[in-house]
Amino acid sequence: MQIPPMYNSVVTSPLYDCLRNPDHLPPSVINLDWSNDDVTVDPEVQIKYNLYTMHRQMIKQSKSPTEFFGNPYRAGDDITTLNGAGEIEQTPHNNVHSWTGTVVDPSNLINMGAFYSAARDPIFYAHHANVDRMWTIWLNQLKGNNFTDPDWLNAYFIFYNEEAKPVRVRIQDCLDTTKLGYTYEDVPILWLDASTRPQPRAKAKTLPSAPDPAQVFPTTLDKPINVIVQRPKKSGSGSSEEILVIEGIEYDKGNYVKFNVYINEDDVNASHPDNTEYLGSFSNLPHGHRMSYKTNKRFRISEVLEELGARDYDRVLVTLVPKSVNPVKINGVKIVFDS
Ligand SMILES: [Cu+2]
Repeated sequence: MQIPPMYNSVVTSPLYDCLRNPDHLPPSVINLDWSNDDVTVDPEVQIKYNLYTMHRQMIKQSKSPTEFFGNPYRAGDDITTLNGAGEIEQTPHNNVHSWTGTVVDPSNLINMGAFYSAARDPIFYAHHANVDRMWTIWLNQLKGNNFTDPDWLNAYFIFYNEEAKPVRVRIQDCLDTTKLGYTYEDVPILWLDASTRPQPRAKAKTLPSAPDPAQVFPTTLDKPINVIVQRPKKSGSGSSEEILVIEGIEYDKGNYVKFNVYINEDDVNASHPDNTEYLGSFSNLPHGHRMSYKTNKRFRISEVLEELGARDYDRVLVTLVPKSVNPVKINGVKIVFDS
């Protein structure tokens, strides 16, 4: 879990890029949950945390293609009502970008650390091929369902072919990698193993008191926030899967933004990627331009509450912890049934 040697030689490798974080060159082990700060963790522990992070993101939180990939965004849609990016785009994808790029100042990361400059670093292509590989694993080993929405299948991009002529490539033509002439090497995938499933730090906790979301939001997330959130009551048919929704996250797309989300956790500093209480995070990789943006973030929590021994609780403690200095405003936190 280090930058491979072929990318590292200043003298001989055309894959070398000087604009990588100097603290993250080998033997530094990648932190798939990186929050723009380096905490000293034993490399063996870091590898273990990364496996837990992958298990959580690929298996626990990504049960549908939209959870993996992100929600549809069609021309004319009101972006403020969308449920936003997919789990995998945020973690590990965004974190690998920001971990690899150089930190110029706390809010500006290049090359890999920002959208506009990421592809200047040759390692970008390996990173994105690996996201493609993860999608293949999710579809095949994890038996995920592919999208069937015609808007998605018929969407296209224009590329140049080997004769420098523009050609239209539809998504439906790219679904089977064997037709594109490649497959990924069949290697052991350690995070598929049940031993990498995050475990509760403590079960059936007595929850500390905290305000109701209506008393706190909307607010700027500039310090950790605790709220006690009411769970919905089941009535009639429909999904009983509960989703924690962080509503109306407002930020500037030009900024690096990250915050972590915990459930029924009374000590966030003791909670790590190997703990069930750590649900995951929201992140934004900086774009090259300013644009105010508003989106939502969803987390699956039914299995999590079961594992925490909190299935029968009618309320849960939700904690948001900012991991970046750039302004981010939150409009609400609620729990709904999946629809
Ligand atoms: Cu990327």
